[in-house]
Amino acid sequence: MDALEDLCQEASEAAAKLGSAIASGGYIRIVSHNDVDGICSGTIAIQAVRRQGGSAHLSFSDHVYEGDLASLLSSGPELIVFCDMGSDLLGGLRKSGRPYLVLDHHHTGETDDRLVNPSTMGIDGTSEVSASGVTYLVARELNPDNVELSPIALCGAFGDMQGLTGANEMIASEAESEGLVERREELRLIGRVDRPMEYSICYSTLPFIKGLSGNQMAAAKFLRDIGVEVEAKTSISELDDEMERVLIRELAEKMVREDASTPEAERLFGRSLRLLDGPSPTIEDAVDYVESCSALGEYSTALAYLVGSPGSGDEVERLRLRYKEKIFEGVGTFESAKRMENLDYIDLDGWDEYVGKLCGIYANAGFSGRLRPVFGLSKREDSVKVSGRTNPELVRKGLDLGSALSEAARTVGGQGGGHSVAAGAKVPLGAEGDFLESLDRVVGNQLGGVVDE
Ligand SMILES: [Mn+2]
Repeated sequence: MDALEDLCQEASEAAAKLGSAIASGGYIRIVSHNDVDGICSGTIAIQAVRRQGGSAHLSFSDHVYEGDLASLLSSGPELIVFCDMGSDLLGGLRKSGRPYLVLDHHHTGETDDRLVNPSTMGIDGTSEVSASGVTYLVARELNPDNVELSPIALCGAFGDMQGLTGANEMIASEAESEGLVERREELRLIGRVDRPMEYSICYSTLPFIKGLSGNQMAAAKFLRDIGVEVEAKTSISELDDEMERVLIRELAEKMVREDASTPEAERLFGRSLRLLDGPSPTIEDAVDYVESCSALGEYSTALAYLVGSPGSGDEVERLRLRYKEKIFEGVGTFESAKRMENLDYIDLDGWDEYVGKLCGIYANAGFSGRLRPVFGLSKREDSVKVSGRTNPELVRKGLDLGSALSEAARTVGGQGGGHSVAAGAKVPLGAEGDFLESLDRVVGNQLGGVVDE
């Protein structure tokens, strides 16, 4: 509990700095990451500034380098605020001599009195609090009315695959006592309250249900076969408890039969939140809509949706369907995946920002036969970008994609690294063949012969 109090204390000091910058009348420049957590953080930050009568400019970015700081600061903001990024920019920010705040949760060894980062006080920023949570704690210190932004903070946490522990649990309790959310344990598919069951199954990409996701006829047949007799428009929430249990069990069994990883199948059911006053009925819907906007670069639509602007619901639905079609089209490329002794790889030229997502589906939904990592390759001007994904089960058997990609990339003059389940590399154009040979050997060594046929 002490670490959490420290975090709230630092949030309160950051709020004081933000408050005086707003009071001085200048504008606040907010720069946030462009994923779900980043979009939620940026939304909380700009709403908090506006509520205090301040003016702010918000933009989203995949990454900000130290060299970008000069142009971000050139218009002379009263304060620059980084959300869900920036812990690696502190040196440059200090050098700039300009006032800044960094609200982040990525692990860092840095300390700075203008940084709020749970990892500096021993809190696990990967599982217990997101950047949206950190930004929310600052907003709430700035003005207690900002408690109404708590569902957006939880949306960011769920977007980063976090659960309701630590600071997230505290934020959920606040949201609950304000009547903004309600805890549930239920089938966590999108559209469970306001869409037909077929839609929920067909458009689910988290989890991705192999054989059903992206195939409306198969989804309809599946429902008939398992005896969940329904009107065409029945939603999951209209089923009685017994029927919902049948649906959960049958979907889980289907995923296991298709070789989905255990964590992927476990996403079907569990602790969730209903949004009682939110733009959508469930937190899964909110995360999915913001994710769709994020993938398509439609950040202002995501922001409008999160703050409940009229008409934004239809717009995000349109973007969701566009995003899902793109994912299903990408899954179609899996047929051309190539198999080496210890790994699979897919040629994903032109799929740029979808490569990691598609490889994640491949590795977890059962396309890899469960016991093989997958690597997506996409050509750039003079290099090949590589994304690797595997499931946690293979990590337990010794696989570490970060070190495997780093080692294999080095043998051809490239570089790579990352986490054990998700990592990337960049190798010189033309060296892909040698790189894959080397990677296949490294992966084989790490797994020590447990790879299946
Ligand atoms: Mn984040």
